[in-house]
Amino acid sequence: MQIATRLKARLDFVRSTMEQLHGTLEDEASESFLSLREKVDLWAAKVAVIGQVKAGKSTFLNALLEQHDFLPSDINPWTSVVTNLRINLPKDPDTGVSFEFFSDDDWNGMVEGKSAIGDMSEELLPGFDADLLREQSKELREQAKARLGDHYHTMLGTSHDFNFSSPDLLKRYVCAATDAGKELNQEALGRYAALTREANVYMRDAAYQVPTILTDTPGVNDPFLVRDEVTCRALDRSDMFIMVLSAHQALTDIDLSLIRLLTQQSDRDVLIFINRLDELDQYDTRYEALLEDVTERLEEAVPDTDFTVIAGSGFMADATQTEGYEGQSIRDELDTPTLAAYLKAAYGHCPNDQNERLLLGSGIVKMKEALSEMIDNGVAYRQIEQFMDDIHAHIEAIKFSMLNAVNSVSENIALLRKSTNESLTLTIGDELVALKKAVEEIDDLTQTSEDQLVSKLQKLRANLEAVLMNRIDGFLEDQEAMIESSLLLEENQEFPNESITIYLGVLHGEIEKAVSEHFEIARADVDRELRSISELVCENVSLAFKEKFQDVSLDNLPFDKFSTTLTMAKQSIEANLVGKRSVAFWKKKSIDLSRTVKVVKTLAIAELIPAMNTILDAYCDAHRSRFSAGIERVSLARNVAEQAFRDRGALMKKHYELVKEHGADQVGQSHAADQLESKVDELNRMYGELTKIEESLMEVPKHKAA
Ligand SMILES: Nc1nc2c(ncn2[C@@H]2O[C@H](COP(=O)(O)OP(=O)(O)OP(=O)(O)O)[C@@H](O)[C@H]2O)c(=O)[nH]1
Ligand SMILES: [Mg+2]
Repeated sequence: MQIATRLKARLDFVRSTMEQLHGTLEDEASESFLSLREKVDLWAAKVAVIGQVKAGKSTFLNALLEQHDFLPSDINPWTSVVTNLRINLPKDPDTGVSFEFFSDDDWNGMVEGKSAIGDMSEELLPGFDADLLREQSKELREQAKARLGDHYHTMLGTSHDFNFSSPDLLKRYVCAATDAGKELNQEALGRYAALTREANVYMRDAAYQVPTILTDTPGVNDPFLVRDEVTCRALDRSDMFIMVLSAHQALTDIDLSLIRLLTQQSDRDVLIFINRLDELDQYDTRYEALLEDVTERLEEAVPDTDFTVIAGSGFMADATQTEGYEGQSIRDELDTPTLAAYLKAAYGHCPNDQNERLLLGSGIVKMKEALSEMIDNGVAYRQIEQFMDDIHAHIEAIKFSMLNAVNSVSENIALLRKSTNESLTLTIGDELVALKKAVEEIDDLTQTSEDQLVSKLQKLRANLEAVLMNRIDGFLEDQEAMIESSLLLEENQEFPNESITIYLGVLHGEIEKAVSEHFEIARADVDRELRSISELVCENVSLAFKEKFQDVSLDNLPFDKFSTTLTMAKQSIEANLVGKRSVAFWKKKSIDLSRTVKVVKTLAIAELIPAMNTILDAYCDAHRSRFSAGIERVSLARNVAEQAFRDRGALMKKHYELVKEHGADQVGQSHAADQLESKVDELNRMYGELTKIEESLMEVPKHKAA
């Protein structure tokens, strides 16, 4: 089955329009046109597959690609690295993999950044071992050191690139082995996994009609907290999501809050796959209730969104690709009377061929249709539409500039025909000065406002940080009674509770709300700034051209809203109170309760700070990318002026050459005028071609066919 054929038609149209434009403009193609072209070349539909550990994400992706054992999928090892399957991206190599490693900065952020807290807890509360993340980061680093020896240091921050890919190669980089796994196959498994941050796999697949990036992620409840952060960043980069649930425990609270967060962000689509149906007893009779239950709870949790929910089994589809005796026995095992009954109930028929039965039951075909539909109509569609708007704006700008050039050259021809050449150089000279001045002023203007944005962002960040700290303080104050009671020994209790767990659900909600509200207000402020630059720039350009330049549209900039998925990183903070050395400490009845509560709170805050900083970073990034997208639009106007400056310069040069060639007398000048006429013809011809391209762009229906 072919995926996203409708969007392909649109993308092809965009590409061929770009091609045509480039052909028409030739050397006149401006920087901003070339950068738009590059953006189109780099575009891909970005789909991330998410879900809890062992839901079957990697298996599902293998089934989708119809490649058994492509991504490592097994009970042990597990996926520990975000893997981007880059399918049919025009600028990518046809095949190969690139593995990116953590850099020193990544590590320091995760390890050293927290060690001060470790010392403090040792000092204040013997045996206190709250800092799970720090421990795990360290462990990861040690693992990498032990496995890689001297290589370790030279690899940080670099990448390993291969011009082929194979399951074994991937295993070495993207799978973490459990302890049991280590013993089994120490060398081959996960040799570099501890050090790998992200993998990019390049591939071609004719089924995917538009460039597509399918991202495999580690489970969201991965016990290794370090990975959560990496996963969350990957989620922020994707536009569409396939959430894989396990039929045994479809839609847990974690799943629901993740879906809620994802759909909260504007422009994101979510598709739900209930996997592992084959493992459910009597799924032929139970699947319907399961689907209903999941759909109902989704509707309840996220009222205004329609979800496509499909049930099946990635394993069944994968089994049809498994070769040899092993494959046959797996297929026979899955091919039960329950499957036959299920197919009749769910699909109305049961194919005669075993492979067809398994494929139908797997739900993969339905998922492909839904994926195709999602890419054809959702965010990806709107992104392509945006390209068409951009192209249109470019054509308008170029036409404006050309018309102006035609007028200018015609004026000069008239001058040449009747007066002296001094007045000619004078008019072109004046134009040159005016254009140059406009470009310089615009550059100053954008530079100043970019500088202002930097300091504005600092303030916004500090401001939001204060708000968040305040929320955290308030939240922990509410937890005080709970912490206190967990610290007290009961009457007959010899040892204290092993740990205090602080659940962060309420805090997540508050932070989420505070961040998106704060963003909305700040965004309005940044938008005002953008509008005022845009007005000033257009004013400058209009002044230079002595003609009104139409306003630059600032509609549809990215990040209308911002809500961060990063708060998901932790569900709770676990404070381990009993270390080996601390039992004696706890036996002292003279424990200073209020001081200890304070220490627990301090530690909790310290634990929350890195997550908060990540949120603040992402918050600033969002503002920055909105602002620079706006500036990019505005610079369209600037580039028109710059282009005109270059054109007029060339014209002046040509004029001098002509005068040199034909003499400065009346005859020579009229000859020069004739030659300039041909320039006008040329410009008029290009103008006509541009108008045609513009018309064909306008003819494409704007709104999607349902
Ligand atoms: N019976 C059955 N087993 C499945 C199904 N999907 C996956 N599995 C098995 O479950 C195990 C885990 O599958 P993976 O695809 O690695 O799961 P994952 O979600 O990628 O796991 P992590 O990356 O470790 O979070 C493997 O042994 C798969 O063969 C399914 O639909 N039915
Ligand atoms: Mg996996």
